[in-house]
Amino acid sequence: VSAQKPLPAYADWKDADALIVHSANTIETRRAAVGTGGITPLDKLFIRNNVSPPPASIMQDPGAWVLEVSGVAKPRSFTLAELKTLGLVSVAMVLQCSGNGRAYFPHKPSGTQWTTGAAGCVVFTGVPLKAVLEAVGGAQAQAKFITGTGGEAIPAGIDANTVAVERSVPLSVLDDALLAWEINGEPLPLAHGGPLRLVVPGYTGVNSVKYIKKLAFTEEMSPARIQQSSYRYSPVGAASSPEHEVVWAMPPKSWITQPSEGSKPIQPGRVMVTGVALGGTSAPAKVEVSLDGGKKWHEAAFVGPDLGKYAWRTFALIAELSAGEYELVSRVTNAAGETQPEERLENNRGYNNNSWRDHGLVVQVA
Ligand code: MSS
Repeated sequence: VSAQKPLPAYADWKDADALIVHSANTIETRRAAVGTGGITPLDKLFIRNNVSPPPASIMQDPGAWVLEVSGVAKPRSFTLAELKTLGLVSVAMVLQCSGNGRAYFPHKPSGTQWTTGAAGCVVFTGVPLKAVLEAVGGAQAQAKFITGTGGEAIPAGIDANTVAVERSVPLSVLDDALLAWEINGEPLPLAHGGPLRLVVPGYTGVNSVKYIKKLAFTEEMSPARIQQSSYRYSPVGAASSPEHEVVWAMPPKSWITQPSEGSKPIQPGRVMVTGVALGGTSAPAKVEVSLDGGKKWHEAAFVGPDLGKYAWRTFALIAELSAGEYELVSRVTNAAGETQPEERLENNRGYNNNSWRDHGLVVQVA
């Protein structure tokens, strides 16, 4: 067993045993550590930063954090304290990195080799984006996108477009998007984008800009590299560019979380097989489990409350397992009738892997 890298200072409050530290900016939840309660505990939630996070000092006086709003009838700035008076909403939702499941692509895409754990289900609380837009008299007529800029300082002498975390999402997300300052009932910590974060339910993690300092209603997408060329679906072997489709919405996906990480054999007899299932942009409606790599499927039961279409649901199936090897896989069907596919959508950087086969868990019963 190789020694685990230590947690970085900004995340030293996390549960190290539940996490795989790929680097100081890329920390994954172990498969079995998401638990079965539905909501992912904050100390076990994954972290992904494209560049190092801002200093902890930005959390000293959260109420004084300033957000600049432009591309609207009455452009202005708001402090977080002011935003807190405009409206209040909570949404339970899956936060999942675009590259989650990258490790299963056979062509070994560059980037963090995430397996199942660059994902969690959390409750964000904040102000509906709509309420903010109303307070500034609505978006300019030409607006097609909502563009958020992260609060990382751009080092002197560097072209901002090469490093800025600035993402654009279509204006159509307006009904569900929010600016959040709370997660799972706690003030949003720096690691997850505190003091203030743009949250876009149903979209991959990169679209939810942390420590947001600028919100713009724009005619064009951001010129930043992270929008123009990264996070695009390009064919394997081809560098991505603006002509390729942007990584925005998440497809339906599920995976088995227990029993075990597959290393130690489990006892023969009754085994509780559990997992998590997300619908993407519509609710998870049905989930099936196979114990033999997809030959025979059994409908599993959803566990716990239905927290809305953007949340994942834990599922469970009781299985009677005699000695042998089992390939446990699951597949979800969402309310729109889309079923999680057997095969991944091949793409150069390894985004949005939702193949049920790739996420299987092989267990030995002995
Ligand atoms: N934001 C900012 N500002 N920065 C950075 O770096 N990243 C991304 C998001 N946002 C960033 C941001 C990503 S990419 C992700 S996933 C997310 O975030 C994560 O989250 P958390 O809280 O978990 O850490 Mo992939 O698609």
